[in-house]
Amino acid sequence: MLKLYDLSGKNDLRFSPPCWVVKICLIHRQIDFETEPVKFSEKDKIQFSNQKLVPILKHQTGFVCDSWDIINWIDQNYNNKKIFLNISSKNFSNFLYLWTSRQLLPILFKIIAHEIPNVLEGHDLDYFIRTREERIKGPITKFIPEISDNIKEFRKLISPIRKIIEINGYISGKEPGVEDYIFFGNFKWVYSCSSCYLLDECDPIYNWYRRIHKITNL
Ligand SMILES: N[C@@H](CCC(=O)N[C@@H](CS)C(=O)NCC(=O)O)C(=O)O
Repeated sequence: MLKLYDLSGKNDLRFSPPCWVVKICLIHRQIDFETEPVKFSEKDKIQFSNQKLVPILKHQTGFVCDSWDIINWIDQNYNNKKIFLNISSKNFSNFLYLWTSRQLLPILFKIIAHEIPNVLEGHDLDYFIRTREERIKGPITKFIPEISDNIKEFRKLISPIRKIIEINGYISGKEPGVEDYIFFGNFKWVYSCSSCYLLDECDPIYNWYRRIHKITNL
């Protein structure tokens, strides 16, 4: 069976956005898999992959790292359970993946950085604070004064997706698909780690998020 190495926090909370994207694609395509929880401080568990990040998908003959490469691997290896409907769907999904990882997640990080320690404990907590403070060259609390501006900016940035959801119901069209799942990872992360008011409850994206949750039985 496929094994997904999945980031795990306090009380086994699974909160990594790219791990969620892979899990929800597997659930959607009804592909059996199990997860192996990996804490920040458990790099020994993923040493076999010669790199330090999850998700990693272990399959019968090897493994694949990186959520985008994993999604492509699933698409290529399950002919009857394709992830991408066609080449346009693949290109748009690639855009959503790159937009998410390069622009959306960094803004969301600034909004929730000071709350992520609440879902960690022990060595994981120390590791997270040390590595992230090195990366942002300052304390994990440094973005707190900008939270409401960053929320405003985020809501504005995602307005094209809001329009697509208003028109179609889902980013993929009338039914949910991989495009929805890639975008979903952003919100699953925020709502797992933070109590911030990211979306208005009347925002169509908020309603979409709840529908994806329901459909996938999360
Ligand atoms: N581009 C990668 C990003 C992977 C990534 O950054 N994973 C984070 C969790 S969200 C991680 O494993 N962090 C471990 C660490 O910081 O030590 C993907 O899409 O899979």
